[in-house]
Amino acid sequence: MARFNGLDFYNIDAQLTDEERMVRDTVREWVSDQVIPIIEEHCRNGTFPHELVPQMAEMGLLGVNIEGYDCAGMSNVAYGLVCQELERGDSGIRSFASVQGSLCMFPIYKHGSEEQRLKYLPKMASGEFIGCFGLTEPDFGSNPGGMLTTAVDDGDSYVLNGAKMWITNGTIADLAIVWAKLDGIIRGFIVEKDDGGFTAPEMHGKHSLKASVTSELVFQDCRIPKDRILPNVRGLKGPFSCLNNARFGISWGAVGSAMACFDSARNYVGERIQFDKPLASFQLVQNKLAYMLREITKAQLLALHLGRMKDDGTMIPEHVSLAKMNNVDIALEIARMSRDMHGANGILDEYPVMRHMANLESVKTYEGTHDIHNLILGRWITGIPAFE
Ligand code: TGC
Ligand code: FAD
Repeated sequence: MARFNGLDFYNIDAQLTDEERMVRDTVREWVSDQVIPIIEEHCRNGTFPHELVPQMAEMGLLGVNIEGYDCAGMSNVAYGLVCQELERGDSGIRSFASVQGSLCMFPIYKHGSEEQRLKYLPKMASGEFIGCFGLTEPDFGSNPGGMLTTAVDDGDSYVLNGAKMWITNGTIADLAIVWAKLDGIIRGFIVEKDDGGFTAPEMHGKHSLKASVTSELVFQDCRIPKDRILPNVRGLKGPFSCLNNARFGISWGAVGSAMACFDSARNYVGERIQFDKPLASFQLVQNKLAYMLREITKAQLLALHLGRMKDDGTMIPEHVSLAKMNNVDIALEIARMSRDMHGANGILDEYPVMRHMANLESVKTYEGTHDIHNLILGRWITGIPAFE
């Protein structure tokens, strides 16, 4: 597989630490060698490449920015760079790492008991346990506060009833972080795959994120021991604290997809001859390449600054909303533009662009849709929530 040199017009590399550069380069090479050669086949078949999980674990990519418990304990910028490189391969691979690290390991680390941390985190870091995160319900997507899933205190156990939908990793997960209302208050619960009354059927028919498993989670009088509640958080800030991390990773990941689409377009127009000249020699084509370079460079700077703010503790959730929204938006625009520049070849899976384009439609929707992030910023600007 040809070496991918990235795109670094503003020499952003110089702002990274040696460790951050090393992690980025290691994951970049791994994606070129192990992900890109197999991903189209998995996409075509609608299968998740399980075989990559132990390798990701080996490189410390599961729980990158978590301290202790056999996790890598690296900076948030390093975590972002990992997401960027994984998503250059495929959004589904970055999704897997996001869900495992930000949406499942993080709540156990932040809101769990010490016993829960010791029981789950090392096995999740090693890839032995896979997690999923159940917040969205069939009738409550953008407004998860309305959720209908309940937990009832029944002596030495909790009994869960309800359903979650669109859950990444659900069918392959060993444990699910499930958000449900206990006495009307949203709480987090750890449900294990063999708990009675719990099933996780896979959802089929996706045209996007095909190399990722998406599932329903169904709870029918699902009984779990009392020590599986996350003791240290109550209310929507529980799941939202996890989303801050995962949305942060997406802001970087989208840059990876955009770089892959730019790279493919640049190579293609350099070689494709029309009207006796390479496409790259036409002004309209150069205009598109310049747009891509401009937007990717801005997105890289946004992601890096966000990462440094997260590392020094000054980042607020609205900062993440702006970056998630912007970077996914420009990545999707670049993917569509790149597809167009490949002409008919752009619809073939010989090139990665249509896959990235289709994936990014999901990325635009999950972890807060584009417009929900607009509304979050609108509330920050005006002080007036316009969600309802
Ligand atoms: P709101 O009144 O705004 O807040 C309720 C409570 O939560 C607190 N809070 C936050 N805390 C931490 N971080 C944040 N980002 C927070 N945002 C809000 C807030 O302070 C309040 O706390 P308290 O103590 O006062 O109770 O809640 P709302 O119901 O009005 O929500 C508004 C809205 C629309 C912004 C919110 O519901 C939202 O973000 N909706 C989007 C839903 C979403 O993002 N779902 C994602 C599901 S998971 C997923 O998609 C995984 S994909 C994984 C993959 O494959 O990569
Ligand atoms: P809706 O909320 O019905 O929104 C539909 C449209 O209406 C959107 O354009 C939205 O912006 C707009 N809209 C909604 N409310 C407003 C408003 N107040 N004002 C203006 N416009 C509005 N969830 C999980 O919990 N865990 C997961 O692991 C997970 N993985 C996912 C994987 C994939 C592949 C996908 C596609 C989704 C996943 N999700 C997951 C669900 C995802 O978070 C939701 O799809 C998302 O939050 C949007 O909810 P919805 O699909 O119900 O859309």
